Amino acid sequence: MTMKPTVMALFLAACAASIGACNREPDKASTKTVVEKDGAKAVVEIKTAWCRPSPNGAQAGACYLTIKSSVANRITGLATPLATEAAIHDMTMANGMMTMTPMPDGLPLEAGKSIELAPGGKHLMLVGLTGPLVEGTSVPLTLTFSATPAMTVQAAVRQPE
Ligand SMILES: [Cu+2]
Repeated sequence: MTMKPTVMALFLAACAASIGACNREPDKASTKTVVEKDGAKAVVEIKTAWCRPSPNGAQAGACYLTIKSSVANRITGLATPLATEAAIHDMTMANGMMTMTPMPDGLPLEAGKSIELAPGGKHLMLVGLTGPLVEGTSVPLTLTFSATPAMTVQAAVRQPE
């Protein structure tokens, strides 16, 4: 395909008018899947995925994200090349202390309801880190679901806001 000179000029003008807009990094910490499910459209959206930087030598790390599924769904698994094990944890009160508890049945996603994983609550636990989680880098997280195909999101390593 060849661009007509006039079209090309317009394109360049549009770029110059909004500096940065033409080479802005895509938001890797968010992703969306749209699939046909039982003759209807199913949409799963992951937003603002991030991980805490891990102190040197730490064996575990925690990541967070916001997720919404338009259909009844469940996060059934989690994997990353940066850890030997990854799982979904909840925080529960036991004997007056907050403790992390695995969610062996995964995390249920009510249709259309946004769920935020955040510090102090549900989180994605990485165990057996193959290296430190360094601020400014990103961690690929692959989530599997009961009702929709697997999704991979690039979680940004940063301090909590
Ligand atoms: Cu945990």
